[in-house]
Amino acid sequence: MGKPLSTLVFLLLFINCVYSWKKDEFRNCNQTPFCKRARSRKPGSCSLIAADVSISDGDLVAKLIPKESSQENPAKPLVLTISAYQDGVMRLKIDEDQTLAPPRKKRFEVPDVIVPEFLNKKLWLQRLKEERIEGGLVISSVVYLSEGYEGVIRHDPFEVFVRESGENGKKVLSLNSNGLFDFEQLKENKEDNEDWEEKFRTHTDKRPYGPQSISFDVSFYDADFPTKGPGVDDSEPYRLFNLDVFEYAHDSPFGLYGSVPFMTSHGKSRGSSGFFWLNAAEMQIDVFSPGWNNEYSSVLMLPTDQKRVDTLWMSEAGVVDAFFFIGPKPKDVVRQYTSVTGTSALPQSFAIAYHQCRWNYRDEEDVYNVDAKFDEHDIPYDVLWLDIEHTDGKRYFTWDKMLFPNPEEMQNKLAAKGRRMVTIVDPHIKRDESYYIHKEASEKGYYVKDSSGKDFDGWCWSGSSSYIDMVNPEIRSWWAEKFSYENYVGSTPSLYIWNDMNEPSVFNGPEVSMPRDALHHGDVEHRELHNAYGYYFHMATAEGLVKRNDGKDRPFVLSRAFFPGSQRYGAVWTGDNSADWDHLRVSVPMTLTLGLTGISFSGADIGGFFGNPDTELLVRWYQLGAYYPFFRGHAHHDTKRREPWLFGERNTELMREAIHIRYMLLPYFYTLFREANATGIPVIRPLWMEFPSDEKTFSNDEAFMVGNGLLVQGIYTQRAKHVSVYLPGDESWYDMKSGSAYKGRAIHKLEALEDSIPSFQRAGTIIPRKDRFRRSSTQMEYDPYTLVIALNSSKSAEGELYVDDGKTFEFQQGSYIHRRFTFSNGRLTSSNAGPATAGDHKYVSECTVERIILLGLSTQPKTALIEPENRKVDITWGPLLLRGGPGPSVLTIRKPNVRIADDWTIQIL
Ligand code: NBV
Repeated sequence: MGKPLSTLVFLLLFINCVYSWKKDEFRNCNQTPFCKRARSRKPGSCSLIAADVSISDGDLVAKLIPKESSQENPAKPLVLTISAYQDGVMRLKIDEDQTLAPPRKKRFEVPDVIVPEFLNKKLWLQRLKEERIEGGLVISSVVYLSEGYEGVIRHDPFEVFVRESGENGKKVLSLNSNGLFDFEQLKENKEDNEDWEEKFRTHTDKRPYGPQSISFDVSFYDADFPTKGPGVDDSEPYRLFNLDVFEYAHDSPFGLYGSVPFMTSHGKSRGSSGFFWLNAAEMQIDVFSPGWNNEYSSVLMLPTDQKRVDTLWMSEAGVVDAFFFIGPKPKDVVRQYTSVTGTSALPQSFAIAYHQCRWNYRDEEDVYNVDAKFDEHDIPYDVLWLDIEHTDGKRYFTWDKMLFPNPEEMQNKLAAKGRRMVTIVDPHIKRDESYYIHKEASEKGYYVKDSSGKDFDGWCWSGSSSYIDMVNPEIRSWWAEKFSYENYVGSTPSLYIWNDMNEPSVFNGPEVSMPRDALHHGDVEHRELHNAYGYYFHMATAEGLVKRNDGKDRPFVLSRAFFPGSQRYGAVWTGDNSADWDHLRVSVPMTLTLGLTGISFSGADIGGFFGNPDTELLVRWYQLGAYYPFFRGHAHHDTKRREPWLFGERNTELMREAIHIRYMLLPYFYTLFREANATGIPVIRPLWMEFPSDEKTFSNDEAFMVGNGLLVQGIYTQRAKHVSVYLPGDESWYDMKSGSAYKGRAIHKLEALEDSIPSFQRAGTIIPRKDRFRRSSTQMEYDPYTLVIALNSSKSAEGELYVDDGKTFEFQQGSYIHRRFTFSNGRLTSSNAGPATAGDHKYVSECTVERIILLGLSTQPKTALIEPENRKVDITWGPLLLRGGPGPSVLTIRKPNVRIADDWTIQIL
């Protein structure tokens, strides 16, 4: 464990090179002209100053003009707007001045990401205070932002920052402190000798509007240095460009399937802050090492009394639409970010159970066999997936009639056991006149166009293909209709959807994607919205699933590509990983990072997509994956079959046990998914989110928290004999299987057990479980609960349970049960944590608590008294019921049989 004082967390995926990745197919920064230009600029080279600073319509507005503009070379000002929003969010917009001679084109601003509720939180700025610093040389205009914080614009040179209130208030975040801001305005015509075309390998990008990139520096204060993920090389910037990278490696800053241009910093002294740039064009981000700008310190006015991490943000197009989040706690930053882009949708309860996938389950017989084997081997699972081969020639929404002659019957048979199916629907549409989707899309003009205005034609699984232009709401609505039971022949209510290849992946396109000069609805160039393409596809598909049941049921759609806001439409996964230990290891920072960007519902392919995991790796992967928010086994078609019963009885037992742990914890996971839905706080969390002042947690991304109550440590090496676990905080931790107590704020070297990875319950928490063994989550609906109470040093604990119908949107009308459990002075109390009256929509449940386990009790009570019934129940002492070896005796209250919907107390006597 290192000793960083703070951590920057990068909200993109760690990826890149090694063996099979074909690096040459992709551009590096030097081969990307806007990136190269931005990187070659010198600190202090921005000559813009802020002029005409005033308040207008509740915003601070200003013009940015070059300090030296002459009559021959008149200034073409930029317009800057600063707005403040409730709960600590400042927004900064910078664009070309639309009131001047209308530019040839309006630069693209990404619609449909900011949630409408956010806009209602706008604070009406009224007063602007001017302030002179640096001996009166420098003027700043200051606005109130929120309790204790101000937004400031320094005029000359221009700089925007958030600081703690007061002239000498410490800075939190700033933009252009290093003077690297640059905004390439659209020009009417090419200048002499200017060549706007760009070539990469065999592709030419026409660039009819010329260079239009934007770059600027952002500084995070009281943050020391960033974590870069295992072995990440820093010669390249972090690249945010949605790409289908074949056999990606685990340790590089290169772009992958999804992009979220959001960065958060954390330091011990102040806490966390965040910065988000809403922009869907290619982006590259540099994180500078300390001292990178030393030689320019005389031209820059940087505070010397504060630690700082400087970063450089570069985008190919768009506008500046940036959000500053003041924190100061890590959870505040996520809350602030998700107040802008929305919180995670609440999944149906089946979707958070185990999914079994493979490219491909060949035919109906294969499906029935796999399904039956799960039962034969007593392994619970909820969803069986069908990959591209189930279709008729990769025409999505169709079935291969030979292999799947009776799809409805197949789905219904699985549904009778409480199981669902998922089919894949990709965005490339086969250009085949006899295919109804293609026929309609081409007739209606619904495809993305190439630069000459014809339907873009690219190569993908279905051969020559075109791509639906999902940016247009009318087209999304048309697409959504395709999921009606009538239109999607062979689909039933138990069928859900998987969107793959939506970066979009185009086999013969530049960097395996769509040319940047392709055209979308409203003449938007693909370069301007590339990173949002998959987001719109995901959105339209999710809308389709909502529509097919008249808005009643929650959708389930898994998407490979993502963008800010994807959390509102479903789950994502980390794509085509490989069956090796490094990929197992990196799956944790990848899913944690996604959670920090509000995308809570994510996971990695269990076992690794490419290659054959050896048995030990597969078992360890199940043991870890059981705690991913999205839990799915998946494999490439060239790999050997790897269903959990194929590796001998002992290994079947180990995988069964891992999956069973997840099923036991489903009530806890569901409660956490609801928390993510209500607040944005992710289901799994880096340790520093729960322990923000414990420095030892800052660089630890091998362990993670599930909610605030469980700490999980993966085992990432073969034949590990021991595993070291750092348990943070001052309280104790209880081994989830044995109940043994471990001290907090200490590293424990534990024996690496074959049958589980280390997991600990934090003292002071109560975790709800359902311990009965069933075949699917559906069959657990009416099962009774177990409550596990882990006492802290003051012999108290608290926890929550959230339950609803697990299926519909009724919970949005208050139809749910939300309980708070508190234990203190030997008494467990269950009280309502939901709305006082739920009215007509009240969700009813007869479920009871069948067992209460108390960890950390030093006395030996004899009985328990339930109030208000005034009923006594038995208590017993003995080892924990979970298989897994000896442990201390713990107290179990047997069969209290209190209803979870009721208020009650249980006093131990
Ligand atoms: O549809 C086939 C696969 C799929 O199984 C995988 O999960 C996706 O990430 N798909 C990619 C296309 C082929 C990858 C080699």
